[in-house]
Amino acid sequence: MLLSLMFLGCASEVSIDIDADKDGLLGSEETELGTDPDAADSDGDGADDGLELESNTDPLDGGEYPYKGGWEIDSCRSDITGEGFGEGETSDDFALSDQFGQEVHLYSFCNRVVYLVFAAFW
Ligand SMILES: [Ca+2]
Ligand SMILES: [Ca+2]
Ligand SMILES: [Ca+2]
Repeated sequence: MLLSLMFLGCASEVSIDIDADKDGLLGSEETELGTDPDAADSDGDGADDGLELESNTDPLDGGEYPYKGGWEIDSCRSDITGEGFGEGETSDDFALSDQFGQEVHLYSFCNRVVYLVFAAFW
């Protein structure tokens, strides 16, 4: 008995959505974000793209990255509009250095109570 098999088909491109650079983001997600799917740290600030997205920092801005001290940055920080420093006004954003020498911004802690202690020593 002669069996003949015939495979009919058409050539098609098969694309598999993978995390080639192991930064926690799939290639399609990186394309949508504009980050480099072949580089874990697109902006070269020392934080992988996936970690930056998770930490609410910009994976395309090398001057912005998760706080080394582990302070969580809230996504609501971009919704705040400062009014000044007068009584009853929403404060403008400002930054102070933490114990790691990194600038920590007030707006990163939106929706939380921030207690500031100022001291002077002579
Ligand atoms: Ca990447
Ligand atoms: Ca980065
Ligand atoms: Ca960044």
